[in-house]
Formats: sequence, C-alpha cells, structure tokens
Amino acid sequence: MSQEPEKILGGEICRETLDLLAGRVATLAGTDREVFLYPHVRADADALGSCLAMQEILRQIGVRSRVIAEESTDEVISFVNTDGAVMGVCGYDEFPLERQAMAIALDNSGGSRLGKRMGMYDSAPERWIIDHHIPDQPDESPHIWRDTAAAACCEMLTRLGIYWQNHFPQLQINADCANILMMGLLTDTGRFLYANTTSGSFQTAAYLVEHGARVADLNLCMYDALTETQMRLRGLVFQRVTSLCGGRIMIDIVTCNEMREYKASEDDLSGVASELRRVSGVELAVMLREVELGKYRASVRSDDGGAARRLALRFGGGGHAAAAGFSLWAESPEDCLEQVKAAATEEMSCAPEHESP
Ligand SMILES: [Mn+2]
Repeated sequence: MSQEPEKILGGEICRETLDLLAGRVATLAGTDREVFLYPHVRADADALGSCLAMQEILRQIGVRSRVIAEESTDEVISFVNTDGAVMGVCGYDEFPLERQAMAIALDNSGGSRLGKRMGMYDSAPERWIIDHHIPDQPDESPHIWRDTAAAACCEMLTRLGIYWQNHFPQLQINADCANILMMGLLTDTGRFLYANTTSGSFQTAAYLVEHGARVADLNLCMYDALTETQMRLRGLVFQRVTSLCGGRIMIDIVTCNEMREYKASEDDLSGVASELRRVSGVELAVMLREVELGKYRASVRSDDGGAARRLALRFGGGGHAAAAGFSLWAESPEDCLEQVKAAATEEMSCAPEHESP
C-alpha cells in the first residue's frame, strides 16, 4: 500500500475519504440498490460531467446509479450533445426512492443548490458530497471530499477514477468518460484561461486527451457554435452595459420581455458576464436577468481576489472567488439594478456617482 499516491495528476486526493466511499459503493455491486447522483440546479458541464463520469465509473464496478437533474431531460441532454457521451440523465419525479441506497451531491454541497430535489437527497440512507466550491460552513462529515484548489469537479473525478483502480482493477477511464470529464474541465477553467487553472488542470487535460477526450469537437460544440440569438443578445448587452467606478465595474440587466423578444432561453446569457470581465480595467462584472415577475438572478465574475463571491454573499448567494451567483427579489428591473449597483460600488469601495455613459 506504500505505493499509493498522495497526489494524482498534480492534485491532492483524500485517501481516507475515497477508501471509505469505495468500500461503501462496493457493497452495492450486483444488487438492485442504487446510487443517486445529484448535480446542482441549472446543471452546467462540470456538474453534469462529474455526475456522468461517476455513473460510468459505478457502471464499470457493477453498481447501479442514476443522475437526477433538476431540469428536464431534454434541456440537460441538449447541453451534453457530444456524440454518445450521454449515459442516462433523467428527470427527478419518476424514481423509486426505496432503491436509493446512497446519494452523492457532485459539484455542490446539497442544501438549496439541489432545489426541489433537496428532500430526495436528504432522505437517502447515506449522503456524500464531492465538491470544489468554498463551503458556507466548515465540513464535519467524513462523507465529504472537498478540494477548493481543484479547478473543476471533473478534475477531482479524474483523480478518483485513477485512485479507485487500486480498489477496482477493472476500472478504466474510457474515451466517453474522458470526453465528458474534459467537458467539465474546459468549462470551469474557461478553456484553461481562468485564474483557477493550475498545472494540475493541464496534467488532467493531458491524461484525458491520452484517454480519448476530443478537445476540438468539444470546443466546436460548446464554444464556437454561437447561435444567432446569442449573438444578438450579446449585441444588446454590449451596447448598453453600464460602466461604474471609472470602468472597474460593468453591469447590465436583461428583462423577461427582452428574453421573449429575442426568443432567448436562460442558457443564451451564459458566458456574457465573463465576456464583460474581459474588458480592460473591469474588475467586477455582473449580468442580471429577470427570471419571473419580481425575481432576478445574477452571474458575477471578478479576478481571484474574491470580489465576485463577496458580492454574491451580500445577497445570500455563493460560488467561487472569481465566479459566483445569487438571486434576489426586487420591485422592478430598475430597482434590481439599483440595489446591485449600490452593493457593487460599496464592495469595490468607490463612489456610485462616477457612472458612465
Ligand atoms: Mn464546478
């Protein structure tokens, strides 16, 4: 056992936790008891990728599992439209809960990040968390593997897959699995350009490419294929975005009416906050969206100094240092914008009157 690595692909593993989890899932092999896998609400490529990778790993060791996404199957599947990499994503309302022997929250730590599925997760006889987000409170359970230094949950799952070969010799990261893990890694690192990208991210990428990840295909399907709707919506936002604090803050809001007018869906705004952050001098970018009457959602980006997360925390949200989000209620889009502008300028310690244009 002295050959066991402490580090895999430049990232740490928590051997005790992974040994414990391996032992627990092994007891389910060959039975009809299942592991239910929970991505966070509005599952992104990292949340979904880590669930699908875990599902494939469990399949190889003879353990039944299912991915329980908050969103409809159609929405989720269109998101991972990567040539046969989908391994059974399902809706949340149609499952035999009595089969749930274990629940694993991936890329989230349960609670409100599970939305309507919270009760379902909490009802599991055994609950686990594999996450790379900063926790709201200190972790106490032995059933949590958290690595806030990991750029993506998919990075952690790659290490888990390699480490578990000690427990399950038949286990291998096959091409579909590698591709789906790479999808999450690409997304959460902004294609290896965000501040969270480490040498470990590149080592993970190299490993995944060796095992069949198709980087060019993923790039084409996930990034280069901007729809006309997305392009026009960006045009709207880029034209009118408000610049505050002498250009250190950029903020805009898109209303339900505008979303309808542009025939846009929620996904069409994803990435816009990051693009606003690219403007030179911008330290904090906020993209607001009216979700329904009175309810708004914010996507926030900053550098890894943590302004994005601090702004999100002011509104009861959370996330990573440089990429965070929150929801809020306001009387009108104008009111929402004013509230967030005030908080953002306070966060950046600058006077709100320096507004342009
Ligand atoms: Mn993630």
